[in-house]
Amino acid sequence: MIRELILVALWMMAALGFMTRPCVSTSVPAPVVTEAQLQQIAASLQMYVDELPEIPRLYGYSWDRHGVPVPGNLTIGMYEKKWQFHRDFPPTTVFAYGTSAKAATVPGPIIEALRNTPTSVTWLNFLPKKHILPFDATIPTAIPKDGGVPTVVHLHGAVNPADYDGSAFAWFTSNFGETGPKWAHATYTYPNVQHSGNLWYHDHAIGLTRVNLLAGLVGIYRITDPLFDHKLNLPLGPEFDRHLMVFDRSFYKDGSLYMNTTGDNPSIHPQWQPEYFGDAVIVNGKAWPYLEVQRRKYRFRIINASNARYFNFTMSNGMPFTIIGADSSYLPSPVTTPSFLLAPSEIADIIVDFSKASVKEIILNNNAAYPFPGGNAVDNLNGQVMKFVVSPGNPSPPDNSIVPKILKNYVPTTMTSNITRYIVMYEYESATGNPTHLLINGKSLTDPVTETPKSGSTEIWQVINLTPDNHPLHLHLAYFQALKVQQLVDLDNFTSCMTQKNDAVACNISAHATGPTDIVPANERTWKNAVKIKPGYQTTVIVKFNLVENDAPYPFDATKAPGYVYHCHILDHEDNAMIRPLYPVP
Ligand SMILES: *[C@@H]1O[C@H](CO)[C@@H](O)[C@H](O)[C@H]1NC(C)=O
Ligand SMILES: *[C@@H]1O[C@H](CO)[C@@H](O)[C@H](O)[C@H]1NC(C)=O
Ligand SMILES: *[C@@H]1O[C@H](CO)[C@@H](O)[C@H](O)[C@H]1NC(C)=O
Ligand SMILES: *[C@@H]1O[C@H](CO)[C@@H](O)[C@H](O)[C@H]1NC(C)=O
Ligand SMILES: *[C@@H]1O[C@H](CO)[C@@H](O)[C@H](O)[C@H]1NC(C)=O
Ligand SMILES: *[C@@H]1O[C@H](CO)[C@@H](O)[C@H](O)[C@H]1NC(C)=O
Ligand SMILES: *[C@@H]1O[C@H](CO)[C@@H](O)[C@H](O)[C@H]1NC(C)=O
Ligand SMILES: [Cu+2]
Repeated sequence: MIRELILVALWMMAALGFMTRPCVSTSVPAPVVTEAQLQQIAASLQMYVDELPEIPRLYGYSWDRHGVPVPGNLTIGMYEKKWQFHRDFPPTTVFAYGTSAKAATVPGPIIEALRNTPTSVTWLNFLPKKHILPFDATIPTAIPKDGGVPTVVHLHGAVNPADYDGSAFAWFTSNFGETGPKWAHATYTYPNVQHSGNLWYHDHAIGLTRVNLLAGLVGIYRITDPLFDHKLNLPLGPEFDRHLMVFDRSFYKDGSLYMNTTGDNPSIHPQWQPEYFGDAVIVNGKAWPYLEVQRRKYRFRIINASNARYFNFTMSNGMPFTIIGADSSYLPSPVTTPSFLLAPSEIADIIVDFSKASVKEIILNNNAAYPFPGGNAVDNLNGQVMKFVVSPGNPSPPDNSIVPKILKNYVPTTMTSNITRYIVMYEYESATGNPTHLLINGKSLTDPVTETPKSGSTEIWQVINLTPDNHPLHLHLAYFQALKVQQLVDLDNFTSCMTQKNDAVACNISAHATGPTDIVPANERTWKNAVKIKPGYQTTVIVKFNLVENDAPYPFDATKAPGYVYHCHILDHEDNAMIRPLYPVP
């Protein structure tokens, strides 16, 4: 608690400009480099020469001899190692998850879990004393006294007891040398009680999430329900049902990961920048890979694990995507579209039918401006993602998969709710007009808890974005979806009132939330784990604090310490300090 107060005090002093020369914590002697040079380095990597890697799989369950599933125990470490992002590029020092230093990969192994069969994972930290990337001690950050890299794993999209959720304050360093104030267990037991779907695990240490993920601490987790998933008759098995984890990175010439060591407001935050954008697009740990495919249907579960980049995917031959799921849920029925937009942390579960391809080579492209939506246009580098090379001839084995017309219906969104909360996103700027920090409702993580939903309840969150950027809103524990996206009229008037009063009702929100509405795309109309919040709009979000499969209460006590959080999933925003506590009550 005292530590937290000190952190906040430090951060406030910094924000107020008391600390004119705060230390920048970096072990990297930062080579001077320009954006043009970074682009040149990325452009020197020939596209589509590395094959899309197979990500190793770990099974978080087993079967006994009667065919009954048995809970599984895994041990996964975090290691510093070298990773080859491209055939012609020097190996890069990364932080990677794996069962050993040798086995560790970027992204980490796919953890296969079975619905209703618990998976225990013992997470171990073997990372060195010094970070490989620069970070910023003037934002609320875990700073161990004796060095080391603080880490704590969060399973994104999971319905877990709070003490297995990976609280930002439950961090630990190598060999548990030091632990954060909320650290409780080395082993997390994931109950896997939710419906089947796509999750991912990543680091969540306070103030270090953006750098720890950038260093490589990301991995895939999937929950399968054989009784349901296999009956859909979608493409099955590791060859035809694949995960694509996409993120952007820039590199120095020697292969090391680039992160700017200088902040945009160095006198306030010596290192922190509002968004990280990389020049190379990495899929499953390789820059612009290719995948040979047969003339048949494939399932791709695409996770956007970028710090801040949005992707708007299209196929170079105009071929459509059939979207069957969003985040960790299926859609009610498939949606066929020539493009789809993915914010950081969002997941799209898609089917591509290559039997319909009339060309041999198809590029998966991206055309999302960065920052999204008002920023730079993509170029030849970040506008391309990967290549599919379609093999001639008939598929072998023959493709008997189908895309069913009806996928899955969870609890409907028509349920009434008694509680409405206003969640307002703010960005603050220095005198020179550069962002200094972002807050939700004018508060940060260590301010008193205000979101205390009843466990089992449904709430309406009116999420109001007063910043110029789109922000992906992520809640731990809950499932939620956007119902309505409505532009605010007289935005300047409303913003100026909110800046003074920070009270949406007192500032007459109902008179301002009257502009034109935007559609919620059909491919996002299911129970999600991240919802895009449009700038200058109020997004009405229905939030369920229960199991959305059947509206059942959580089969564990979700009201226990240390509680949960909700935050923006642009990691650079989350770290400074677009994150708030979420504490369910009985
Ligand atoms: C797996 O871990 C759980 C929880 O830590 C423990 O109770 C169980 O005995 C372990 N099972 C095996 C097979 O090691
Ligand atoms: C790093 O950030 C500083 C401060 O905003 C900026 O001047 C510089 O151009 C950035 N470097 C690169 C390579 O983008
Ligand atoms: C991934 O998310 C980042 C932001 O987190 C976003 O900028 C990027 O466009 C997304 N990419 C895809 C392919 O969804
Ligand atoms: C995504 O790309 C498609 C095709 O170019 C375009 O029609 C659509 O407007 C784009 N969506 C966004 C959100 O940029
Ligand atoms: C919420 O609304 C329902 C139906 O309108 C009502 O039965 C219930 O008592 C209300 N709960 C609270 C906490 O107000
Ligand atoms: C906003 O507009 C209302 C109605 O025109 C006015 O009364 C109020 O003073 C304005 N508030 C601000 C902060 O500009
Ligand atoms: C709030 O909006 C209503 C309806 O437009 C208007 O009558 C009222 O004057 C507004 N109040 C303020 C304080 O702006
Ligand atoms: Cu944000």
